[in-house]
Amino acid sequence: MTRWLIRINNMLIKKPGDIRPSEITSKANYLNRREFIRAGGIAGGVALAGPALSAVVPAERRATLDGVSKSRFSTREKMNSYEDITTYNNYWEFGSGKFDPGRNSGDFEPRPWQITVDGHAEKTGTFDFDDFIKPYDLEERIYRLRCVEAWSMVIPWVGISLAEIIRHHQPTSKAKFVAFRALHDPERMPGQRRRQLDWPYREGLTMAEASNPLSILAVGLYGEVLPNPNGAPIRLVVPWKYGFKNIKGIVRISFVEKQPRCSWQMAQPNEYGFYANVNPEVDHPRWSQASERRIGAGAFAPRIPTQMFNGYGEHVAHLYKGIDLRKYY
Ligand SMILES: Nc1nc2c(c(=O)[nH]1)N[C@H]1C(S)=C(S)[C@@H](COP(=O)(O)O)O[C@H]1N2
Ligand SMILES: [Mo]
Repeated sequence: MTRWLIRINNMLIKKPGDIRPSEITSKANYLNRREFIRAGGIAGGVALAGPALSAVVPAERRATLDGVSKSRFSTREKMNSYEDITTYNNYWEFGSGKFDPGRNSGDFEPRPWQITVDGHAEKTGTFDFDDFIKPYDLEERIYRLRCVEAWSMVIPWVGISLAEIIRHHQPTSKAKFVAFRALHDPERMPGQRRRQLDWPYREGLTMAEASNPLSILAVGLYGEVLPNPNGAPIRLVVPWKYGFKNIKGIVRISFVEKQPRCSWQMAQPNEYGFYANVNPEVDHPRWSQASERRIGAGAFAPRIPTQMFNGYGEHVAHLYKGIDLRKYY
């Protein structure tokens, strides 16, 4: 039933052709309609429990996100604290130290924000963040994040299925990869005043990887708006790959034919590949990938054995059947 209502809702929002969604419905109308639908107006008096009909993410920091459903893909492991998750980060746009993003991103305003969708797809264009996310459901996905530097965390993301976003934009058969780019704005991102990476930060996935049910674009965590150090307002989360694939502050999504070049691969091609699947059997040239340190577990906590595909093999191993993961690292 929920699916069916989403369909209707999509139709209401996205009339075909010339009229922009923002012209059809003002924000206030839109919110009213959402409340109306939620209260069971369209469903003929049947109250709607569970998933929201559309994603709404306020600009205010730490604002609570409404209508977030739970995902069956969530791990039951102990979650890291909000403190750990927002103060120990990699986000080189705000500095290359682990505590830099938490310290240097406080003044960053992730609004106004626009996302450009281009390349081999039917529905391309530049969308305001609110319009971009509006057609989808918000889901909580508690995922392990395993960094290539051999630390890990368990994070309760709030996200949108990337497969649904892709379907919405109708890629053509020429689209073989999805390339992502982050914001390039040295005025607002102090780390970009140094040439440590070839800005903007960029990442990519194969179409099959991007369309896997585990892949999400996160817009929140701990039930709240995504904090700046974690990539506000929107970032990628692909839990079976090393942390660096999970690009933050996304402003461009491109459907491309050729494998895109990615930031870490460009910086150190012998250390970082395009695939970057978590793999305890293939070491990084400078350190072992066999185990990991769980952030927040304490200095004397035993290291955790790293799992193939970060423990998500049942959902993703089929994507790499017959592929030499030593070669395609
Ligand atoms: N734009 C951008 N995205 C980025 C990075 C970055 O430097 N810039 N660092 C990556 C790395 S190396 C990791 S481990 C994860 C960390 O995500 P978290 O801080 O939310 O745990 O973000 C990834 N996304
Ligand atoms: Mo990382």
